[in-house]
Amino acid sequence: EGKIPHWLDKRFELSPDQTAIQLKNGKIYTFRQLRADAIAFAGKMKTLGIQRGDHVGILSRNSYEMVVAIHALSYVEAIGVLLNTRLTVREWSFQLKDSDTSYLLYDHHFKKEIAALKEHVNIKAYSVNDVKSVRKTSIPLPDEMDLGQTFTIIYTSGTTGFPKGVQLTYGNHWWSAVSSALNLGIHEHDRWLLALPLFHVGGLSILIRSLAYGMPVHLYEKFDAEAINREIIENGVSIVSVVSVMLEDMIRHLGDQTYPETFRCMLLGGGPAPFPLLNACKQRNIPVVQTYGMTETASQVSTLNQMDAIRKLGSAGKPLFPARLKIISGNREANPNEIGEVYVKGPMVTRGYYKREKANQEAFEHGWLKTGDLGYLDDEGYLYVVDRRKDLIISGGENVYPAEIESVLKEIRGVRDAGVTGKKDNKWGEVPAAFIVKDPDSFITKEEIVHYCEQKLAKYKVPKEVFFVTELPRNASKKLMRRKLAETLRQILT
Ligand code: S0N
Ligand code: AMP
Ligand code: MG
Ligand code: MG
Ligand code: MG
Repeated sequence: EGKIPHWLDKRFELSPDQTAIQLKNGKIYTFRQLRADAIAFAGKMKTLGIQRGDHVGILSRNSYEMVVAIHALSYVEAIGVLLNTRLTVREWSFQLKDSDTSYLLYDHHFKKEIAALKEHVNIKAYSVNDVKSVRKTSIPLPDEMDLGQTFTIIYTSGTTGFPKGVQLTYGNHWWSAVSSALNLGIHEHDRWLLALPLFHVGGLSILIRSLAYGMPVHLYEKFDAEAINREIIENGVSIVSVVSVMLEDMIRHLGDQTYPETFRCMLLGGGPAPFPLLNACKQRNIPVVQTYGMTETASQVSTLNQMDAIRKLGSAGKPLFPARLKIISGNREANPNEIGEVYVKGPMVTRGYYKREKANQEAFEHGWLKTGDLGYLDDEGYLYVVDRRKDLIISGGENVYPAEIESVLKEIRGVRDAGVTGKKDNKWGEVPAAFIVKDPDSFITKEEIVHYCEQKLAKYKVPKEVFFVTELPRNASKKLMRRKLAETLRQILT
């Protein structure tokens, strides 16, 4: 798989005084500064005992310090386990144990949660500020990056209810950045706004593109529609990555203003793109570009070309240059316009889930990743994604798997059986709804059920509706038929 010069060293060599990161308050960090900070941070990590190959958790809101910590990992050659900040202590514990993570770096905001976390996992946890005040050990800088080596592990939920750690190598991230450029191009004055969380690959991938292209990133700690519109209108931001709920919010705040010519790409991904939203963009001349990708592909794997943006509205385009995509229906490749499962292959695709032999065997076939998503290619080879992978609910760009919620619901005293399905939601796209069969003698209330879930699950996974029923639709082998559940929900709601 080869080696390349260390990517931040190389970028420093090529354009040391170019802006790497610009914060909302206007503060600027050049690549020179970023590299120096990352190397210093790496030396401090070394003092704390972090070594090559160690798994290091990062639990942080977006910040310059988080960017520094991520790049520092590459100097120590440690592997970053990026944690979703919206999760609960229980969910983080699972991921940290599952990934054999021994160190955790966190932003001080999570101090209280870390104290609770330490009761569940044996981990050495340091706030980023703690690390700053540590003396640094000088470390030998790796002069090359081994593209075959793992850089990050990012968890993604699974149909079984247990999240799986997606291993992404330097090569996966590198090829992802190159592939994106071969489609969207690199413009001299590009500035990419990053308001997606850095713990998902949609946000993280922007950092790697920044290194590869020598491109400034406008880093946001938190999504802020008004401020982001201003960045586009006044501060020369040319590309923004968004999920649909963000874009809807931005359009609402835009009112009758328009984006300037300098703005060339609203990269929309992370879930289905609602047609009314795409049409609203078309009417307002917003250069929306739909992309299809996932954690397992280190972000985009198929993206609409800007030239086809209007003609192929609704499509996620063609697979990026080094990627391949095919649609499998039954045991054969589908005909044009025939729906089947989307398979992808390419150098940005993960080599597998961490320590999940069985899941890996099921997910890969002759080097192709079976995404579980349903879609078709039209006569010209453009991808249309028509349905999500099995049972997946996407709420505001966050994945929610029914099985994970069901297993928590079934822990509750008084709950005999539980089934979860997605309910359409005006704001979030879809939210989880639960069906509960109580024990015959139980007086448990919906409020108690929701309260229990709130202790164990991220807020976006907590059922927004709870219905008590006498039984759940199960087939002869006792398997829950979630499709039937979804039908029942539709009947209740109409
Ligand atoms: C949409 C976001 C920004 C909403 O968060 P916001 O407004 O900051 O909320 P808070 O103020 O924190 O909370 C307010 C209340 O809202 C609840 N809440 C927050 N988020 C959600 C949610 N998603 N679903 C349901 N509820 C939510 C809070 O709990 C709180 O509730 P109360 O008031 O009751 O306490 C935020 O959700 C967000 O950032 N979403 C996006 C996450 C994301 O990054 N998804 C993409 C993941 N996929 C990938 O990374 C692969 C695809 C990809 O790479 C990509 C994606 C997009 C664009 C490009 C690419 C690419 O390929 O390059
Ligand atoms: P994640 O791994 O959390 O990023 O989730 C990726 C999943 O989001 C994919 O497997 C799809 O189910 C869904 N998804 C991503 N992009 C699109 C798209 N353009 N259209 C429909 N679904 C999408
Ligand atoms: Mg996923
Ligand atoms: Mg908000
Ligand atoms: Mg998630």
